[in-house]
Amino acid sequence: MIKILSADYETSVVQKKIYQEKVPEIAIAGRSNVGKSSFINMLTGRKKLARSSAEPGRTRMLNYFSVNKGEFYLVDLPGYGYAKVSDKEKEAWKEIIEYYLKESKALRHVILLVDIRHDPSPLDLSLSEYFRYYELPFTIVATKADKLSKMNRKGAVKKIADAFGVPIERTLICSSLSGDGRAELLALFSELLQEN
Ligand SMILES: Nc1nc2c(ncn2[C@@H]2O[C@H](COP(=O)(O)OP(=O)(O)OP(=O)(O)O)[C@@H](O)[C@H]2O)c(=O)[nH]1
Ligand SMILES: [Mg+2]
Repeated sequence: MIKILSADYETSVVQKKIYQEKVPEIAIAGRSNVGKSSFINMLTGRKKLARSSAEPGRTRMLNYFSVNKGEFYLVDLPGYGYAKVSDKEKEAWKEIIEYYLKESKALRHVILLVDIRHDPSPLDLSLSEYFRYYELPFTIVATKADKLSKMNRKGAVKKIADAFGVPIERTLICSSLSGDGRAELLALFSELLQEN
């Protein structure tokens, strides 16, 4: 089982440019405000790691975080679906993200975060279609689980898994607030990183 001993901000990518090819990358995708940065902070145990590089104006960037001094990178993708962003900006985001997903040689897996309380949005679903089209392995993670009682979580996740057409056994639950699901996520990461 992987242990996260350190995590450091590495770099931000703003253009259609591939940063590197050697170190395996796990990308975190999801709509704006779903909890991507909090997820990275929870996994790495560094409360302000991702937030510190997420100030306004950097939202179109891919932010790289190096885990265990280069064992792998977590890549915080810009959030989509934010209503206050112009169409031009949305298009620019889409191009940068799609370029990254399609061209990155080091990308091993995408974590697609969704809010456990909501049905996936059309943008969430179209992103999962994109992953399938380019044969990119991905895992759906339902976050903010602390917002639902334990009793209601299973049903909510079943609905989400069905909407994406993925098996419920492969859909994870987590809470960045409580740390629920962290062990399962680290187990998944261990598996992913061993596949190299
Ligand atoms: N209750 C609860 N709140 C959460 C959780 N994860 C994130 N949040 C809250 O949701 C809000 C958005 O979290 P962020 O981590 O900034 O979301 P993001 O996806 O990085 O947002 P963008 O960078 O704008 O795309 C913050 O107020 C967080 O505190 C969670 O698991 N439980
Ligand atoms: Mg963020």
